Amino acid sequence: GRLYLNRVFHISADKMFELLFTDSSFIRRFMDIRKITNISMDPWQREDSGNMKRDLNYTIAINNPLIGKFTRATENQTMVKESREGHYMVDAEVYTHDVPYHDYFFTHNRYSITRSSKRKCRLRVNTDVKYKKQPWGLVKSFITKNSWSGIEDYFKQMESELLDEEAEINQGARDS
Ligand code: YK8
Repeated sequence: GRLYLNRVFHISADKMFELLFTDSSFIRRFMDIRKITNISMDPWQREDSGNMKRDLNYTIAINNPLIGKFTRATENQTMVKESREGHYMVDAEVYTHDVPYHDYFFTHNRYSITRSSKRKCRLRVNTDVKYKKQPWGLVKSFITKNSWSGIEDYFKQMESELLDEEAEINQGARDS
């Protein structure tokens, strides 16, 4: 796997969770920037195991002449039962439905939000491209290469949007 985001933000862990994993105006705006549309977001629901789950469905603009312009995607999120106060771990599996070889692979993103002080947290995102069945070697490297570049781009922008949000939140705190 790869670590795409690893940074301390002047945002509390609870606030960070709210920004990324509820129907917040931040995530709505971010998805809008990423040209993610037709979004449906289920509320979090507790499982018998104690974990929380929710599903998202959306359409992503990809704009790669080889692949197409859009793909529908499903994202299944599981929040692992809170191991300790101020720590959130969300496993997200993303399936793209309309790209070539879509039945061969999916992406696993692990988000970890850890409280580092009252108003600060560390956000980490680990990513893995996973295979449900083994494609031909050349196809596999094609999928992996195209996935990494798309994922890297997405999380770089997420980091920069979070830095803007951080500035806004802390500006507001100074003004009041
Ligand atoms: C989530 C991983 C692969 C996919 C895409 C598919 C190429 C197919 C390869 C061909 C278009 C928001 C990506 C980047 C679409 C976007 C996905 C996002 C960024 C050559 C066979 C969507 C996080 C996420 C995870 C996986 C990304 C896809 O929250 O290249």
